[in-house]
Order: sequence, then structure tokens, then C-alpha cells
Amino acid sequence: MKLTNDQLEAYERDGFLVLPELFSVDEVAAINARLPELFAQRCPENFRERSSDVVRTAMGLHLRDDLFADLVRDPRFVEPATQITGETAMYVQQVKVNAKEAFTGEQWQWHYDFATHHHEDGVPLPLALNMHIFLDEMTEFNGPLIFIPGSHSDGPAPTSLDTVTTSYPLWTVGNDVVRPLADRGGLVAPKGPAGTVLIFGDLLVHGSSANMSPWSRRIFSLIINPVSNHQTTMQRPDHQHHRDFTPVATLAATV
Ligand SMILES: O=C(O)CCC(=O)C(=O)O
Repeated sequence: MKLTNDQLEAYERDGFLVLPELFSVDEVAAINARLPELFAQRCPENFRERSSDVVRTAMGLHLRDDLFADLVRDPRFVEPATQITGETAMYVQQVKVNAKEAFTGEQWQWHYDFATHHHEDGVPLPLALNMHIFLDEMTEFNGPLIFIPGSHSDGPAPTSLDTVTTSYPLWTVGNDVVRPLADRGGLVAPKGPAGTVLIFGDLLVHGSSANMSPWSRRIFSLIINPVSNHQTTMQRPDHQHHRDFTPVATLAATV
């Protein structure tokens, strides 16, 4: 699957790309069918919300379920990632489903991913890509991701480690940094049917608010990083940043 020049230009300019309904209804249903069993497991890979026992994020999924082992090698991820980064050797850095359940799903603070990748894992450069699939319809009501278009273009913004706002420690961006970026670039919350793909870069400032709607919102997220830019500090557990730097082979290339 190849991105067009227009799509590559939009990614460069905005810092993200939306690919509507790239995965079919049946593919999404197959992914969703695996979640109840995975979420029911009591394991360190399943992080629960700060205020409830509900799973917030379930990590390491490609090592826990064959369907996810295939999904991370899907050409619809690997080929655009190669095009955007210009790197053919990419490794699987993190594989998760973020579940923002109806009424209980809590916020993700303003942040950009590289701050955590750099401070926690010693990743040298902001080259990783975060690739999402909407597993439910994403609406304005159920806690969509909010992006600040163009916020990647000034380089890494100042951050600080937040270990209290949610159950998941995150290097976050303060309001004083967010305000001028948002005044300049505005805010965009991509919405759309299940199966839609989002791709965004390591410096793009984003967050999402709590889900107070009666509709759950789950996303699949694959973070993929050039092997040449792999982590240099191994302080976080493997499921938060995988230590297997073997380049991803696309499924098509292996059959
Ligand atoms: O699930 C969300 O709403 C936020 C996810 C996110 O910030 C991320 O994948 O970096």
C-alpha cells in the first residue's frame, strides 16, 4: 500500500495523516473479538484506570495473541512507515489497545510520544511513528484524540513527568506550551468509522479527554521505530518498549 505524494505532503505539514476505513468491518470485528479475553487477564501488560478497575491500555499484544502478531506485520502499516521515514528496517516498539470505555475512560494528557521515548528509553531521535486503527466509531463524544496540527515543526517542546493525573506515567506538555501552539495551529480531532487509520509522528502534540459518553472508544496502536534509532536505555519493561530490534517483515513478503 503506497501513500500518494499529496498524503506525504499533508503528513509533513500537519504531522499526522488520516486514512479512512483502511481496515474492513470484518477485520475490525476479528480484532475486537480478541479483546474480552485479553482484557480479563491480570498481568502487568494490562494497565487499569486510576479511578476504576477498567482496563485503560493493554500492551504487548503481538506476544499474547496470534492475530496481533500478524497485524503488526500488515503491509498497510509497514509500507507507509517505510515511505514516511525512508527506513526499510523498522522494529516493533509498542503494541497496544487503548480502551476508553463508556462513562469511565479517563483522559490522556497533552504530550508528544518522543518525550517519553527519549527520557525513559534513550531513543536518540524523534523518528518513531504511532499508527492507530479505530476499533469503534470515533465521534466528538467518546474521547477522540485531539491533535495540534503543525506542533511537530518546532522540535521537541519542554515536558515534565506526570505520574499522578492518570495511572500511566507520561512526559507531558504544560498548558503554557499548548496555548501558543494551539493558537497557531488550531485543534483537530479526527473522527470516522471503525477501521480508519491514523498515522502521527513522535513530536506531534496530542491528548484526549475523558469519555463521558455511553459509547466505548477503543483504538489499536502500533509504534514502529527505525532499527537505527533503537532504544539505548532498558529501564522500562519489555511491553512498554520491546527489545527485539529485528526488522518487521511484512506478511506479504513472508508468504
Ligand atoms: O488513546 C488515547 O486517547 C491517547 C493515545 C495516545 O496519546 C498515544 O497513543 O500516544
